Amino acid sequence: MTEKKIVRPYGDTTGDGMVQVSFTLPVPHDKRAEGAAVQLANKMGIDPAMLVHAKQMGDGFTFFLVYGRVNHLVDLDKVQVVERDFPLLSAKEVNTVVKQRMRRKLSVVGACIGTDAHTVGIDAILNVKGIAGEKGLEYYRELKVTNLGAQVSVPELVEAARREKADAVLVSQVVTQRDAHLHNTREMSAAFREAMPAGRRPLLIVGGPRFDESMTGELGVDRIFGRGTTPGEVASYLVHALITEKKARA
Ligand code: B12
Repeated sequence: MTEKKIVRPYGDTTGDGMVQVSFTLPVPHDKRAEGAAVQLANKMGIDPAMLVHAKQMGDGFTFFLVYGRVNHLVDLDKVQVVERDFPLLSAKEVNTVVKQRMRRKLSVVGACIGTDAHTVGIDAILNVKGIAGEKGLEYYRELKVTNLGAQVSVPELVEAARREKADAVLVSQVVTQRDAHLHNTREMSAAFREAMPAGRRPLLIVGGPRFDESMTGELGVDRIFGRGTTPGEVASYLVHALITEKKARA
């Protein structure tokens, strides 16, 4: 069977264009609020739009779920994503390459920076317990992991990276309110460039569920990891960027 290049959303029947969206409006729940939700959905190109759920969320706010048809088509040939461009290695392979080529442990420093206290993601990558049955980087014999935890300031992170002679710095940003994740990442990458000479700074990696993985250049980092990242992907990338490809770092 040939793969379809142009697709439409699927709701009740193939290609019927049905989608479901949710949003909150700053209005108390009444008939007018429900009409306002349908008007917004229409303006978003959902037509007809059916209100399937509305619930007051505290004083003066209402949450809505709207189901309806869009006429937009998706061209699969025009989809742009960041694909994995390095081989996925096992823990054993990672340890072997690090041991043979670096002849010392690869030092990794990780933290949640700014006011962000969501450590579950970075812990999943760094701590032995890992995630989804995969062990974290602490489990890798040839990696030395320093996990600084939550709410670490950028100067503290730079200092720790210097102290630990970090080959890579792993930063987690989960809160995206007012683009905090973007501001904090830019501040972090600028601080490393100011504190360390070109070619001597550690590999800078950020991760979190709401990053756009194509924004590396804009944010001044070497790699961005998003939702569902596994420790094995990160370890494999470290080997690729620091050893096998020896990525030049400005
Ligand atoms: C648990 C949780 C908390 C816990 C955090 C406990 C802890 N020690 O981490 C507590 C209760 C403390 C908390 C507090 C708050 N939270 Co909260 N929290 C969550 C929740 C429910 C789950 C997050 C989580 O643990 N996910 C599981 C991990 C494994 O997934 P992950 O973080 O995406 O990580 C994976 C990838 O993204 C990636 N990754 C992540 N980081 C990194 C880093 C690197 C280097 C790499 C390679 C990969 C990587 O790999 C990980 C594994 O696959 C989310 C909602 C949700 N369902 O996601 C809200 C959520 C993140 N919280 C939210 C908010 C608003 C808050 C508070 C501001 C609430 C308040 N008003 O007080 C505070 C802020 C506290 C602070 N100062 O940061 C919002 C954020 C909204 C936004 N737009 O930013 C969310 C989305 C809830 C919501 N829908 O409103 N929260």
